[in-house]
Amino acid sequence: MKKEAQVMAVHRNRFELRAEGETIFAGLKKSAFSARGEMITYPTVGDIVEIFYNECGDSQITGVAPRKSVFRRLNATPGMPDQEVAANFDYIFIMTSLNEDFNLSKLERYLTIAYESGAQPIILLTKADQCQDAGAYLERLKELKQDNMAICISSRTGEGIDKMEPFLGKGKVSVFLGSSGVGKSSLVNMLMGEEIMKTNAIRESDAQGRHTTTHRQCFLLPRKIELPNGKSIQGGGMIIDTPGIRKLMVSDVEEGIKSAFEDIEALICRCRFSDCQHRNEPGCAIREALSDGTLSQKRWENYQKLRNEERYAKERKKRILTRQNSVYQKNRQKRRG
Ligand SMILES: Nc1nc2c(ncn2[C@@H]2O[C@H](COP(=O)(O)OP(=O)(O)OP(=O)(O)O)[C@@H](O)[C@H]2O)c(=O)[nH]1
Ligand SMILES: [Mg+2]
Repeated sequence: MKKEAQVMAVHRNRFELRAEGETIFAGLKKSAFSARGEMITYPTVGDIVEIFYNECGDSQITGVAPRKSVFRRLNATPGMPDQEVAANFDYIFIMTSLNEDFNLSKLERYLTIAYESGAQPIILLTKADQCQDAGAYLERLKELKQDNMAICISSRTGEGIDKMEPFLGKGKVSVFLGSSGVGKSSLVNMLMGEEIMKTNAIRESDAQGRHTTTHRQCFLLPRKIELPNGKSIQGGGMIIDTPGIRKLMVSDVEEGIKSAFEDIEALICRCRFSDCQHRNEPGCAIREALSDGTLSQKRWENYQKLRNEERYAKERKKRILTRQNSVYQKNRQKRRG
């Protein structure tokens, strides 16, 4: 019997799904996912999948429905396709602590992929209870030259969580992303009203986390969320907890770069020559902005770095596709005998 289900968690090759209010487990037959001409899409957390239901054991996933969003990063293993962290969410909470974890270059990277994903990014500055001057951090976000929403929160005291209410209601899906130790699982536990995910103290010397969460998991929030400060907010939506990201490398993010670096893209359009290399050409708007300080050297370097990575990712994708297609052809010939 065929059914539709949502992927709640991925444990190696086994998928935890939710269908008609019930939890079921499923496997996947890789051969059902062979594709020609485009990257093979395996299911990830948040995906709506079609399954062949088996009431006596694991079901089989036979297809993935088109997605409204996906957070995709370059796979650290050479030759492997991109890692698709989560799909079908409305909001990406980019989480960073109000301590040594805070880093604008890192945020630029997350924002680039977030814009590419098709969902709305929101910056979540965590551990506000441990910070004397959250305002100074909010001020620094202006260097990102965008009007992204930023919220300061504390999972310990409940401070600022009410500002998240518009994103947590029924039918809405949010994904929590950030380095290890920023408090993703602590926020999940607080919103769920129980210790559903394991958490661990960070290293005091440099605020680094210990990579406590090892798999991605989607949760259905209670209708009414009780906060530690005695207030309550409306829930009913879904949230996705993810493992801490070590090094976030961008994949094919052309559109994401255009959005995350709108200011630089606009400057490039003002250069006198359309093929300006921004070195010694007269009328270069980039060099002008660098010298009058409207563009910081760091931001310009980060832009160039991401552009280079993006180019490399495109080339890599082409090579993987070529290999994938030749395997597809070989298998087809084998099947034909
Ligand atoms: N003071 C304070 N500590 C917090 C807050 N949120 C989380 N922490 C602490 O930060 C540490 C790391 O929290 P986790 O929730 O495990 O972090 P994580 O982002 O899930 O980390 P990984 O699973 O490793 O990616 C724990 O010791 C938490 O108690 C907060 O709002 N205030
Ligand atoms: Mg965690």
